Amino acid sequence: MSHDFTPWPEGLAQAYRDRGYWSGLTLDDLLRDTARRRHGHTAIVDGARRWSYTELDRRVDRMAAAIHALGFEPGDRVLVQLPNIAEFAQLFFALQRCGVIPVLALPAHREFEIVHLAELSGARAYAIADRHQGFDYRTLARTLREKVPSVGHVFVAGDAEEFTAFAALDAEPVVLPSPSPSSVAVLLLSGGTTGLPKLIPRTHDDYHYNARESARVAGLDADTRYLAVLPIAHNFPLACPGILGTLHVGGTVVMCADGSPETAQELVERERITDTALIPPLVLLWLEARAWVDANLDSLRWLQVGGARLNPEVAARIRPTLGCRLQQVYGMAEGLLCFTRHDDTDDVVVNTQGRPLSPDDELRIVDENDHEVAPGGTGELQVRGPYTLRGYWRAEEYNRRAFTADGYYRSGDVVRRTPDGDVVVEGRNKDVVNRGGEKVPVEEVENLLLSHPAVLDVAIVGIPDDVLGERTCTCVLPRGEAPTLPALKAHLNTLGVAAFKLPDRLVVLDAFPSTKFGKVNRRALASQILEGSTA
Ligand code: OOB
Repeated sequence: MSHDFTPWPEGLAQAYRDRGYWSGLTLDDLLRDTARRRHGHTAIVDGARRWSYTELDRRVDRMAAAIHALGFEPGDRVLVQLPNIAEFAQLFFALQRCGVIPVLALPAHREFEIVHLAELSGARAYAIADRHQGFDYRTLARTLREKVPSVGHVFVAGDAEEFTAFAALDAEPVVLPSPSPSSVAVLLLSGGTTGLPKLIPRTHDDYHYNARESARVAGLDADTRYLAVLPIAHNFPLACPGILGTLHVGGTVVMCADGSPETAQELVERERITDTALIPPLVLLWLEARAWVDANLDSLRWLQVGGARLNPEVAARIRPTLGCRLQQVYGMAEGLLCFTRHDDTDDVVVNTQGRPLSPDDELRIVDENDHEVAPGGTGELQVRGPYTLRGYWRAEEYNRRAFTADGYYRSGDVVRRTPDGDVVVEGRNKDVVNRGGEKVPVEEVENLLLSHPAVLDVAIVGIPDDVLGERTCTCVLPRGEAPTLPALKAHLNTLGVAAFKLPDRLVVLDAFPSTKFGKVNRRALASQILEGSTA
């Protein structure tokens, strides 16, 4: 179904092939190629489990055969909601091997998001862990099966109860046809759109390049030992360079299933970790944890930080406190990645978000009329290139607003470039609150809050926060007696919303400031709250 996603124009696609960005390899080839070269070397470590490349490849073969035998066909979708465990990699590559498209949900998602993602993607199966961090995903699976009948199977890592255990997805390997490299390999979740969550189609060609080239710019090699701390359903730890980049170069991926700095730093010592990636609030926790966690971090060479603005003072503390070097990463699941380079000066590394990954990333900084600003000026970033999407999955109408006529993606980020071409992220003009890397889609949560009986109207704005960078403040015009913050949180919980989207703060008002078009003026509202006039 080619109209599910928007392909690149043929001329550009050919240029990307000619220049070697699109190699014609699939994500399954990525694993197979390394497995041939690095067979006995450890690919994945998860607690006491250590899988060599041969072992991983064999497990993938057997799982792919079992999924194929269940009747899954190339192009089918499977909704995957797994924590950072070895089975994530096994299933991910098994799906690639049968041409089935994983739809990557975050472990924090709940009924509201999961039902929507299953419906939007038309998923035929849902893959979960039995329990993780106190939550029983099998309960969610039962609800999903009731609400979305297309979900015919539930695969469970661990105790499957009435569902299919991962251990039972085991069959004699069969030869399966390879998908076309220009077809969709994975559907990532967007953090930054208006309305309901959107899915980002990433092709084999573009995502293979994304992982391969990120691994090169991050300096990964066969001695790399990468610690997966951030949830690996995120683009950053999955492929920038993350797990796919590490497996491409034949290194070792170590899974960290809980994000606490104690667990992670102890793993750095025990597994001699060389590289990892964090979001800014975790960097703060890692720095503070040095006071009480007595782990030897000598093996750590590079710390990648991205997802939200990294405060330059915090950036400057990384090397003295953790003993490793910093690489800033500014990226988006939609595609574009910028990295500071290993030979950049400290000034560039601390104060900028780096340069685009590809020579063919086309960046344009524009004013509110879509006119390019003068060099060095600040404006909204528009981008197109060999690994930036041309359209969201099944979102024809939305795509008309999210992309320009000539195929640039409107990022919603406000940036400028230094004379050397490094990008500095200055702000944002899209309706998202960036809670330290976790994106809260404002309109989606507002629409849910409108169904609360005591809410006449609602607007969510971001307010500055020392740890997270931003927190959500929910501003409400009450209907009758004003609602309380716990009541609004309880309401969202009943609707089954991920916990990171719950409001941090509530402000009750009589009216919202409005723009000249009669819409809520969020900027004015945020400054009103900051000035305390409505606290
Ligand atoms: C990453 O991806 P997403 O899709 O969760 O979020 C993208 C948005 C960007 O549009 C920008 O607003 C913000 O997150 N962002 C940053 C940033 N990195 C991302 N803002 C300031 N400084 C940074 N370094 O967050 C993501 C994907 C791949 C690699 C790294 C991050």
